[in-house]
Amino acid sequence: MNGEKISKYYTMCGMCSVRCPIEVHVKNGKVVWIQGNDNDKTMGTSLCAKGSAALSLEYMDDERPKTPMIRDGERGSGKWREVGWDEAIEYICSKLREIIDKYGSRGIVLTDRGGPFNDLTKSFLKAIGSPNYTNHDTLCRRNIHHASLSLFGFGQKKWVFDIANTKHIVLYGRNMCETLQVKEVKQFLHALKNGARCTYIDPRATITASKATRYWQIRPNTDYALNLSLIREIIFRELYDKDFVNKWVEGLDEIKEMIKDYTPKWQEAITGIAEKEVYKFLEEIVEDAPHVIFHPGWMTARNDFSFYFARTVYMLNVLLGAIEVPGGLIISKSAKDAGKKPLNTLASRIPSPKDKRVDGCGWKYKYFDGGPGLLQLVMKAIDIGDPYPIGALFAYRHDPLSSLPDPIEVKRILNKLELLVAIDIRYSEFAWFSDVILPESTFLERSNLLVNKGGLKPCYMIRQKVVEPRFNTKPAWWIFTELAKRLGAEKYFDFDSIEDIWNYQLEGTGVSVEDIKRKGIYTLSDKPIMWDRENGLKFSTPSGKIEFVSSRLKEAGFEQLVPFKLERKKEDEFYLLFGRIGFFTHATTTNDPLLNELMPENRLWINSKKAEELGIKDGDEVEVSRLDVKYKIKAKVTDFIHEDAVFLVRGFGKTVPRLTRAYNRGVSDQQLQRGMLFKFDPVGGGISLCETTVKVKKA
Ligand SMILES: Nc1nc2c(c(=O)[nH]1)N[C@H]1C(S)=C(S)[C@@H](COP(=O)(O)OP(=O)(O)OC[C@H]3O[C@@H](n4cnc5c(=O)[nH]c(N)nc54)[C@H](O)[C@@H]3O)O[C@H]1N2
Ligand SMILES: Nc1nc2c(c(=O)[nH]1)N[C@H]1C(S)=C(S)[C@@H](COP(=O)(O)OP(=O)(O)OC[C@H]3O[C@@H](n4cnc5c(=O)[nH]c(N)nc54)[C@H](O)[C@@H]3O)O[C@H]1N2
Ligand code: SF4
Ligand SMILES: [Mo]
Repeated sequence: MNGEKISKYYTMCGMCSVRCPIEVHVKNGKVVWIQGNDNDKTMGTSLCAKGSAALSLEYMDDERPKTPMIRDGERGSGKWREVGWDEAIEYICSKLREIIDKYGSRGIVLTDRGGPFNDLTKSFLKAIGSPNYTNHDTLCRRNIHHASLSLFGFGQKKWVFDIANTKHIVLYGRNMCETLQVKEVKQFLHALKNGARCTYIDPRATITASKATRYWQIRPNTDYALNLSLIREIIFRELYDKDFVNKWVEGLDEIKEMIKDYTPKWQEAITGIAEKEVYKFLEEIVEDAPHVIFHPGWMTARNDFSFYFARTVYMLNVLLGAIEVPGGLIISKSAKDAGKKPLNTLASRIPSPKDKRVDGCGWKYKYFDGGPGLLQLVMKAIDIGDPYPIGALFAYRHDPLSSLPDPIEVKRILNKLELLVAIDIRYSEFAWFSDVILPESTFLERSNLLVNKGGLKPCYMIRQKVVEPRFNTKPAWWIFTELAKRLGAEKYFDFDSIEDIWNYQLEGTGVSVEDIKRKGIYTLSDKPIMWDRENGLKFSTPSGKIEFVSSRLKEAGFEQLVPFKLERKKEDEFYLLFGRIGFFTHATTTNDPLLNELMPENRLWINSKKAEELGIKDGDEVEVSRLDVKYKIKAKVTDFIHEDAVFLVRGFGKTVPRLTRAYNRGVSDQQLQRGMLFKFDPVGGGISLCETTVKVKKA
């Protein structure tokens, strides 16, 4: 036996955006073991299948960019020149200088995957003078974020769901057991074991449905009608928490008037959920209140009125008093709330760019949070050159061609740009189409900025490099620092190492990098911080209350709630549902050498009765089409999906030939979302992916 020492490091998983705390064992410069970080006391202490595949990403997956690459043929032709870092960075900078000369700094856009490290990317743009930072969130939770802002004055990230202690959790397509976060699914199973109830609502019976105590196979895109009727019953039958509501809610009477006609009978005709089931549910939920959670989810954040739906979800929590109570929704506390100093940000020492955002968010569209704006409105501006032209787009840890709908349309617009730069660890669809690929080191091979994490016990967290990069790759902090320096912004990026950045972030906190490395998590409060529900809650609305009637909406000229209305699909169409599975991360891991074996291609789920009508049997090849696009795929015939819908696991139909395991296998939901790029919720801003309809026939 060789007796080489094993070194242990605490860091964060990077196989999906959950960033679970992990412990990594390294021997002879190689990672030999990864497990959850036991110092995390929130049940986040293990790895999921995607997390375990970090080892195959690290040591088995050679179908990744291994050095910077500059395009050497038409966009998307797959002809590349492999270059060194100096040449790649200089190439980008010389193009950027031309673009800045022509359009000013504002002609540069950067879009990323959001998250706790984005102080780096935002600061880079700010330092070079562009206001045009944007991210993926218009495809994720933007509607919910705006709904939370309208009610509470703060966004959705401020809410912690105390799932472990809940008595009843209501999930609208929040497929917690497959589309998972380790901590969350463990808390969910713990609660169920302790007798909690779960009402799961989804046109598709998922694994989460199989764990639930009640499953409603709702008609797609109708959850809002169900909620209107729940609110009606709770208000009219005075089932709400009067003490809490009288103390904290503004505008109950107006809402009462708006919803008076929405009876459980009324919703039955829309959702297909029987009136008597709704009454039974109400009995239970009132018994379980206030330890209940109506989870705003994600999938229901993606139709034309998701904003109003999300408002009703939050309203239900408020009506049942499930705010700042164990088993309910708790306001996330910051370092400041713990009496500690938050980490210094890079952005705070850079002056704001003088130009306005190209997407109009925060000024032309005042009600859309200017923060990351809306990616589709950035695309619109690029397309029409209004309010001003854009010349370059960076996509960092984000694939606009696998996240925005309709890649044909997105490529048409991207082709108007002079420079496309992808900073990725893989050949994403966007990377393959871009002009320069800068390969980032994997999360095990790099350090990131330190993270301020809010919660009941706010903390600082670290992601640190544990092994040397296998290929000629660099960490993002280095890439953006180098770009900033060469573009004349060295004043704001005067760092030579990640340690310099960390020390700057920690200045004045009294905490050292070593303090954080010791456990990977540096907790800023011994006890969970809970505010007094009687007098101590802090909402950031103008009234300081929970605004059922929102001043923000009033100002913008929007309704507080709208009547339920759905552009119904045609008789021969299906809503195209899509979703994830426990072992894939979005569209990114289907080419992983190990994970690919678990599902080499996807199938189209279709309801048994509908399939019979169309003469389709399980395993038959079918043609699925929309407008001018059509694809062939095998059918999965099942009762587990609503008659009005078909379903695809996402991440298939890859067009990059170098991904030999995933290339051309199965069908991509994106490609079927033809014509959907500019269809979005007018009040919430999120793209209405879930309203995509398709036709299906036997091939
Ligand atoms: N049709 C359809 N569209 C969707 C969705 C859907 O379900 N269906 N889901 C929507 C949602 S909720 C989201 S959040 C978005 C997600 O879509 P994106 O925002 O694009 O995010 P990801 O797919 O997680 O990853 C994007 C890229 O980051 C790369 N990457 C992974 N790790 C690293 C790293 O460490 N460094 C760098 N530099 N790159 C890395 C991956 O290889 C991938 O190419 O898609 C949205 N769009
Ligand atoms: N394994 C894994 N886990 C992940 C991710 C991942 O890529 N892989 N991504 C993370 C990210 S970024 C996100 S945003 C979340 C997403 O988390 P979820 O939203 O929970 O996950 P999805 O799989 O996208 O979709 C869930 C379900 O919504 C249902 N649905 C579709 N339309 C409707 C409707 O009208 N009403 C209702 N009630 N349900 C509907 C679909 O049938 C599907 O089963 O997951 C996170 N966790
Ligand atoms: S959920 Fe899985 S893949 Fe995502 S960070 Fe946690 S362990 Fe990693
Ligand atoms: Mo997401």
